[in-house]
Amino acid sequence: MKKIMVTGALGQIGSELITKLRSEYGTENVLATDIRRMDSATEGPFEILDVTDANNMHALAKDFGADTMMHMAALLSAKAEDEPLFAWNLNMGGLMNALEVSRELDMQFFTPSSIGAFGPSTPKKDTPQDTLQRPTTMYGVNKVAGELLCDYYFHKFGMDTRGVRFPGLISYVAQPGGGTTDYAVDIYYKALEEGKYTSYIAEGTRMDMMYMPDALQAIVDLMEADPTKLIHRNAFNVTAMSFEPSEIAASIKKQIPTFEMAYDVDPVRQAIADSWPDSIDPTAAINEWGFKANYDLDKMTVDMLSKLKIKLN
Ligand code: AKB
Repeated sequence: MKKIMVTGALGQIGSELITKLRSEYGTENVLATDIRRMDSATEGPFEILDVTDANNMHALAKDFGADTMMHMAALLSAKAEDEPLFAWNLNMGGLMNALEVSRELDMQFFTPSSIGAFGPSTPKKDTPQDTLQRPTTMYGVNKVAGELLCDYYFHKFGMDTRGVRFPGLISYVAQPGGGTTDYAVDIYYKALEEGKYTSYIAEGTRMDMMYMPDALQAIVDLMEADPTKLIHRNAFNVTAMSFEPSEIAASIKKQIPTFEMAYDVDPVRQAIADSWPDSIDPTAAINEWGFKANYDLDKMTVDMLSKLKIKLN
């Protein structure tokens, strides 16, 4: 059985990843770590960890007997534009520490990249797996450097590094913070709470998205995949849907006919969104490890609204 250490375990992905991993591998085999203290309602091994503290990261991984590292702690795109130096130190410092600890302790390694690793000169439609990557955001610079570092640790040290490029992730459990795609989560909350939403992303701006259950399954499937079939290993394009604000609004309207949408564009997040692809091509992930997404926009909307309704009541 795997012994998995997760950083950023209280973040948007981490908080659900922990539950998924504990159901697959056993509660005692998954160590959740985060810079904040865990909600007392959550059960299982938990330790406080600042990912920029390499010694503590090493000690926790060693004491737990971890054989797998899932490094999720990172600052998202919009927040990273506010604080670029802090983003560099946290995103790159945390990743280097996680890679080094994993090398020293011979651990399998996962970290997510993002559609943010692409830039304005990247082909916008059906963005290929291997293509031009000249991002114009600090987050994107971090993600490209991270993808290259993970490849480097595989080629140089033979480390079993694996990763995906996630699109915007949508979930009813933990809310994202500081991302550009967060509107596609906020909209469901506001639809139920106020019956209307003002989008900070302009009409017509397409971005890739995925429902969290598909994202979590993708992580497990990639980590379990036969290594001999992996040509890319890191930064696989994965996506389930591509939409623009009026399309998610139309999907919500099918469930809440009185729902109304308005726009008040935030220039910073709009500029980031404009620099990202409209839709990425996940063929390499499908061919090399059988990536599959089960939720399209309407199926996700029905599930999101029904789960959120229970949560908000
Ligand atoms: C963000 O918007 O920053 C993230 C991402 C696409 O990486 N959700």
